[in-house]
Amino acid sequence: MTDLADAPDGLALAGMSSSAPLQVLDTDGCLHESARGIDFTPSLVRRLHRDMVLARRLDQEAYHLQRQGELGLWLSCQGQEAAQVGSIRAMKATDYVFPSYREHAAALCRGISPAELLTQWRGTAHGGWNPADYRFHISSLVLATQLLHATGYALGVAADRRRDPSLDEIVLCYFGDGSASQGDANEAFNWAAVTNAPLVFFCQNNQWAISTPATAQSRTPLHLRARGFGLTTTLVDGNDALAVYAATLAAADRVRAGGPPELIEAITYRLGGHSTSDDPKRYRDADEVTLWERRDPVRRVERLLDTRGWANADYYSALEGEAAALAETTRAACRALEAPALEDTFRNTFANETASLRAEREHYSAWRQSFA
Ligand SMILES: Cc1ncc(C[n+]2csc(CCOP(=O)(O)OP(=O)(O)O)c2C)c(N)n1
Ligand SMILES: [Mg+2]
Repeated sequence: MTDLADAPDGLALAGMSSSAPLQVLDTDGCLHESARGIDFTPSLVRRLHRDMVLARRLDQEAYHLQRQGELGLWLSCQGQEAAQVGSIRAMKATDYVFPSYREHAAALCRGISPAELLTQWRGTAHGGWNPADYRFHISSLVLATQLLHATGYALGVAADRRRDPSLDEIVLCYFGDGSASQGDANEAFNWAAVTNAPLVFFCQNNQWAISTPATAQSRTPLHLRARGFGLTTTLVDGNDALAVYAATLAAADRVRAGGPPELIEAITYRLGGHSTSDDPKRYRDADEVTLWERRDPVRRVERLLDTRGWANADYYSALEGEAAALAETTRAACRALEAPALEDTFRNTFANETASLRAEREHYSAWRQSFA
């Protein structure tokens, strides 16, 4: 492992004093063998790479679908694939995950389909999937609410584990650098720490909260601030899928064994705009983007695969075929999502439609029929 600050184009938390983030794969794609005792086998590295490539293709496709008017909005995760794939792949399938709204790569790894992923952004439902099916919650667009939800959920998990010690489920909660300024986030850190909730908080510090730079959010880097609440924290190079995997595995192991809740701050970069409604050229320099494009998490792993001979032309062309098929599925699935009937709003307000809601629905239907 190297200090990231030693890397040729050294990454630092601008304006903040902090230790160097954990790095296993340097920006040249050179693997440091002492990688926390983890055997990064060719198949493990290829798996992380494949996840990132597929996520990027889905993300690009969704972006284009928004531009074609098929989606109302899209929030790209381009540039953040290593942070998401490395962390989700270090968790067990039985662990429960609370995303923010940009965790498409993590969602894909959990088996959520393109149709389910795009539903909310096409506006055909409030959430695209049943969280219980994937142990992956629906998106939280109100910043930082999911940290409190995750803490409360983790306390329920702890109660289940006390009743049944064979359970080893823990909770993972994603959030952004800007969200860390919310009161809810800070309440959640404190609440999780005092109750020893079995929880890993995972901050993707992508440097920006829409147009506000992370440096304007806090005097103290989050991984240092969170220690004050009693969380065990790790700073990791979020564009290094292997380091994120190692850091998350280690944090999850400690939490699973009964240790205090953990916080991982992954330094990464939002390569695109905040959303398809945003023009980032208005508030950040092209040079900054170019710098981070050089740190592309997908290319970094490819350099390792290529220098070690762990991936050949057949591997890349098969993966390209898979990505093209995913893109095609994504386009077709998106266009097939139909808008719900407004009557469903009355039907779905409660598990069982009340008499007054039924009367309102019938009144609305009759009114609509009057135009036929
Ligand atoms: C409570 C609340 N305040 C403000 C907003 C508007 N808003 C949406 S995203 C965003 C920036 C969030 O930045 P960050 O947490 O860093 O996540 P990122 O978008 O970078 O992934 C803001 C201010 C909101 N959705 N919820
Ligand atoms: Mg951010």
